[in-house]
Amino acid sequence: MQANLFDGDKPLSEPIRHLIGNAELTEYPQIVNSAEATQMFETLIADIPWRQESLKIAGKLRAIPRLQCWMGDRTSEYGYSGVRLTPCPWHATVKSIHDSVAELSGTNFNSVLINFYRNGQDSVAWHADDEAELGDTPVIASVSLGAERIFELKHKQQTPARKYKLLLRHGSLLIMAGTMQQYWLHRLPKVKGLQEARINLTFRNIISD
Ligand SMILES: O=C(O)CCC(=O)C(=O)O
Ligand SMILES: [Mn+2]
Repeated sequence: MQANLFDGDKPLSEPIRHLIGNAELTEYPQIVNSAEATQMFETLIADIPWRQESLKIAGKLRAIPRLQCWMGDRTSEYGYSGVRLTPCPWHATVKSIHDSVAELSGTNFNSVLINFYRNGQDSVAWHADDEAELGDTPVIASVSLGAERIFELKHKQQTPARKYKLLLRHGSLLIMAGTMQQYWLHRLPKVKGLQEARINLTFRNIISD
């Protein structure tokens, strides 16, 4: 079993609270140093059983623009947009990241959706993580490794829609909580010409009854 990343020490950066209204959004720009983050990134690229999922859009099956792995406790089966994901067992590096973010966020997560953006053409479209099995006010802890990418938020109700942007850095943690998923959409837009890859791990707690 790998030790907790901090072993009781503080993370490398203090939290930044983004005051955007109707949501709790806390960023730790660096929870591990760059060399450790690079080591994790390389381990995960090599070890994770990446899958290409497809979605039915307008009657046609289309490959989603990123690779994924759903990982977690055996009870944490998860579904979105008609896709059912059965978790693969915890990988030691992912478990150690889990233990650190659980400590920082004061939340235990039973699963994690891991996304692999191979380059700037991979992305995730506007959505909220508002599936019923996450509960009304889920805490979602999002760890970024690899290429820095812009994360965009758009308010669901205000017109003109309020927008907010954040840079998700190598080795950073973003905690989304409170009513964030009820009031805001988020996306990771494509970036022209970007060749570098990025991994994102969103730790979640699936409530099963
Ligand atoms: O890659 C990211 O930063 C966001 C991923 C995301 O929103 C998701 O998997 O639900
Ligand atoms: Mn999301």
